[in-house]
Amino acid sequence: MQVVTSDDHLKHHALELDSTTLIPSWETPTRVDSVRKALAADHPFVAPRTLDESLLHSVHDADYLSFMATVWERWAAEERGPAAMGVAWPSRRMAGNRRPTSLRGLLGYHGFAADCSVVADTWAAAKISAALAQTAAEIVTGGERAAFALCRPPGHHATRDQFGGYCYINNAAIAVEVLRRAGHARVGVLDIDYHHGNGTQDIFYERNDVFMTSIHGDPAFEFPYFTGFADEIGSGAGAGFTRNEPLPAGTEFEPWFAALRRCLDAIIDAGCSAVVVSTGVDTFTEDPISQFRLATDDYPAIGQLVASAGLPTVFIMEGGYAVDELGENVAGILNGFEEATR
Ligand code: OKP
Ligand code: ZN
Repeated sequence: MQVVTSDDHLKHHALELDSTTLIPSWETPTRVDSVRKALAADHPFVAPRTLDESLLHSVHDADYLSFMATVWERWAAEERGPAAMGVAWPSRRMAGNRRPTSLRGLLGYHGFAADCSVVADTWAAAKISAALAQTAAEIVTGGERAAFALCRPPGHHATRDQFGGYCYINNAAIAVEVLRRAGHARVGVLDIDYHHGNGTQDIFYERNDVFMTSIHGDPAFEFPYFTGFADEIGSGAGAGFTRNEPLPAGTEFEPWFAALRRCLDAIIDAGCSAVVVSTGVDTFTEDPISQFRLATDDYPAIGQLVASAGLPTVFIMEGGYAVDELGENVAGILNGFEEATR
């Protein structure tokens, strides 16, 4: 399977608030090395094509995009310090829909979590990451059965107008748009990252041309805490086109896999003609920030099941923080998929 990858992520390494200390983000540049190492022998690496900026505008609001393009310059001029981040976010019983003018206000308005900051090269890296997703989707619309975008930074937490959860541009949504523009009338999203894909859900919540599914740590205890409950099913035209599978801490492979079957069945039943897999492997038992118990040996079965749907498939890298095993776990999914399609 073609793996779309680039070195342009390297200079992006944000800081995150851990308890009361700013630490280097768990979302590290070394993650890409781990995945490349595990894929190099069996899969060709290809470079990204030029980003089609109109895709960014299909997925994100114009005021968000213009803010993100200039936030680091403004931060460096007005505040200095190693990373730009908010201190206050619109919250319950605040109207929250008026856009402030100051840099501090805008960082809160266009962000939702203190685990995520902007550094000098963040926006450049995020745009390349989006280009990786676009390219992988174009490889699939070009006739390949599947492709993998080794995206970094990840994307599934980024909403139409907010960064957070290590995400700035929603790469999975970019891939969906490429598939939609190429004529796929309805696209499924299978978000298997340990965390709820709140950004992807937000972007497609009122649409019936995208069927969004996510399996994740129950937001009652896990980040992003406020979305991903089973009763979030879409609204308006999109009612019934979102499916959430929140699961308890300590979930083992068997119940997790049963949830995966339900999500894939729902995508098939909805008549989707292509699928985007938000491929997080922070479901791994040794993941340092997550609480499911999948084993390295479990990942090939995931790829096999996804392949059994028979659909054109775009895999997008999301989370996974056990860096030493990250590559092997991703390779398990992709190799399982390929073995089942051979
Ligand atoms: C991004 B992706 C840990 C803080 C965790 C949230 C995790 C974001 C995960 N001390 N911050 O979905 O893997
Ligand atoms: Zn995650």
